[in-house]
Amino acid sequence: MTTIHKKILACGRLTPDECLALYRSASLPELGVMASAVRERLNGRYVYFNRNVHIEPTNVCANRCLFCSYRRNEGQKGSWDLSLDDIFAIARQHVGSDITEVHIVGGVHPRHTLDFYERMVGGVRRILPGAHIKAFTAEELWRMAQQAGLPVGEVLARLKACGLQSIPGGGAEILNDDLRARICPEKVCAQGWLDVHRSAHAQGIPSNATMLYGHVEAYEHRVEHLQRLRDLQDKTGGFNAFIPLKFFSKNNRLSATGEASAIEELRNMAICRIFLDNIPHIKAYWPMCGKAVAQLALSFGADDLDGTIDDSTKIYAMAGAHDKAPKMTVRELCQLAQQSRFIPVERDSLYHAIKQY
Ligand code: V47
Repeated sequence: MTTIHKKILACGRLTPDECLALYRSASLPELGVMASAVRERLNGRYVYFNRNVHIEPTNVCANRCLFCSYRRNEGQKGSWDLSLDDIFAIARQHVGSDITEVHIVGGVHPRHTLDFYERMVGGVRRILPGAHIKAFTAEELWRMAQQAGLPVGEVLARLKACGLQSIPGGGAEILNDDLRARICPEKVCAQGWLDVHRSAHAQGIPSNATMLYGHVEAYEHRVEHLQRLRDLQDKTGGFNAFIPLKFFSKNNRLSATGEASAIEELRNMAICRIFLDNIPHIKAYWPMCGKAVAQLALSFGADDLDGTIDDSTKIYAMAGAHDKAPKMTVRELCQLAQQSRFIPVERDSLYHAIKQY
C-alpha cells in the first residue's frame, strides 16, 4: 500500500504535490480503491439524483470562449433568444409534473439588464412555486453586476428576493488566469469566479463548482483549480457538489486538441473525490459523460447522477456528446445505481433525501 493510500485510509488530507503525483502515476484500479474509500466515508453506498429540467434562455453570448460550441451572435443562424413570455411558457409546461428543480443557465447576453433576470426568476417562481430555482453561473452574475454597476452581493440579494435558491457550477473552466487568457479571455478572472461564490455562500446561497478539463491544461492546472476550490470550501462550506466536465471537441475552436479518454475521465473523477475531501458530493453529469461512464464513475468516487433532465439541455449535444436528446426516467437512474450495487436515493436540490429505492 502506498503512503498516499495509507494517508487516505487514515482520513488524511492530500497535499497539492500528492495530488499531482496521483495524476502523473496512479493507475485506474488504485484510484478506484482510494476514491471509493473516501466516497463510502462521505456518502456510504448512496447514489443521489433528482427530477430536474433546464431552461436555456439564450445562446447569444458576448464571450467567445475557444471551447464553446454553443454561443452565437445576435441574429446569427442557430441562435435563440427567448423572451420572458417564452421562458414562462416553458415553465408552464411543467406545472403539475413531479420536477423539483429548474436549472436556468445560458449565454452572457450583451443587452439584458438585471431587471430582466429578476423578472425571469420571479416569474418562474410564481409558475412553479414548489420547484427549487438553481440559476446563473458566476460568470453570468458577474456580468449582471458589471452591467448594473452594482456589487455582485447586491445582485445576488436581489435575485434571492425574487426566488433564486442556489447557483450552478459553470464558468469555472480552469481557475488559472494564464490559462483563462488562452481559452476564455473575456470571462471573469479566477479570483472573481471564487468571489462570486464566496459572496453567494455568505448570503446562504449554496452552489456547485465545475472543472472543464481535457483540453490544453496541464495536470498542474487541475491541481491548482482543485486547491483553490478546497481552500474556499474550508472558509465557507457553501459548495454542495463538484462536477468534472470533460471537454467535448466538436464544432469549436479547440477541436484540434482531441478529447480525454474514458480512462482519463475515471482517473480524474477519482482524484477529484480524493482531493476535495470537504465537498460532500461529486457529480457524474451523465448528459456529458454518457450513461455508461456515469455508471462506472460511481465506482470511482461519484455519488450523484444529477437528474432526469427531460431533453432540456443542448450545450453538450452541440459540442459532440453522444446523447442528442438527454432524458432519463427515475427507473433508469435507479437501474444505473442498482446494477453497480449502490442504493439510489431521490434527493432535493440541497441533498435532502426524498425517497430511497
Ligand atoms: O461552464 C462549455 C462547459 C459549462 C463545453 O451546477 C463544455 O449542477 C465540455 O456548468 N465541452 C456549463 N464542456 C454547464 C455547467 C453544469 C452542468 C451540469 C450541472 C451543473 C451544476 C453545471 O459547460 C461551462 C463549461 O465549462 N462547457 N463548452 C465543451 N465543448
